[in-house]
Amino acid sequence: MTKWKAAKLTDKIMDTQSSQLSRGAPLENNTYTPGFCFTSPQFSVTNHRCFHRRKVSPVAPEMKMPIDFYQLPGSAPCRAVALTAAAVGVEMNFKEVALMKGDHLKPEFLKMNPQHTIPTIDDNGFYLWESRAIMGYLADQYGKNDTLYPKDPKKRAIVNQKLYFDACTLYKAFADCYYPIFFAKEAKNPAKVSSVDAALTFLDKFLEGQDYVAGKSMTLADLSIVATVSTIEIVGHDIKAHKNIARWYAKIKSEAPKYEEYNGAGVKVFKALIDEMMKK
Ligand SMILES: N[C@@H](CCC(=O)N[C@@H](CS)C(=O)NCC(=O)O)C(=O)O
Repeated sequence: MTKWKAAKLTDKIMDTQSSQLSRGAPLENNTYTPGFCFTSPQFSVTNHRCFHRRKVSPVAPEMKMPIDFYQLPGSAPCRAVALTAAAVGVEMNFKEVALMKGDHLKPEFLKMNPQHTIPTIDDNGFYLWESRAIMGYLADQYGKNDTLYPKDPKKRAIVNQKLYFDACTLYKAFADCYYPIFFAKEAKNPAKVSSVDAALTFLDKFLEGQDYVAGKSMTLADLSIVATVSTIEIVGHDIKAHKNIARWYAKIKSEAPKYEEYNGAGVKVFKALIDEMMKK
């Protein structure tokens, strides 16, 4: 048995807090010490869940593990998924994937996600990537109600519209403009800066007289777009001219559960990473 499998097995043991391990390999093969962060030599992900355990009965009715969430705190799409998990109230087992070391290109990861992107989740063998698809899944599968992702087709269409706007216009404009600067040392391209401003101007218009980007309450669209807007802001792009965005941004910061923990802190990690890249 690989150490990787051993870690998954140990997760299962710790979840059920039961000695009823009727499936899997015997415990003595397990090389993972519960309570310590685990890094497999084959696949160096860090297991952070040791510190907060789900309360389960000693004899669990089903052997269901929490969702494994492959991510990095600095990544905007990963932050959007983390915010969604917090808003939905679903426990996630955060596992860091060291992109710089190529963890995402290792066979164990490619088996789950051949596109080798984070965020990726493993919900008891159901593998899913693409942040906005994951967000929709978490809300549909684990949401206590449908406010984050309405079931009504028209309301849902508006949420989807703004999620696609984020993926295809706002975040895309940001990535097209700034990634070549950070990761390929290219000069700032004024036309690409204008595209970011144009996308922000659209967003500002959508928010005219509105508290949220899609409907009358906070939805997945707000969580996705706040991860993007905070990323655009942290790289020094001026967003202050957009008054509606500024008002909405302050509101989402105060209303989104665990905002600081999952997005505020994460966006600073992103900034530190790009500062480091720019020094090289
Ligand atoms: N559209 C995807 C973008 C995911 C993405 O590009 N993630 C980056 C990190 S922020 C990544 O995994 N890069 C590694 C790679 O593509 O090989 C989403 O929203 O999930």
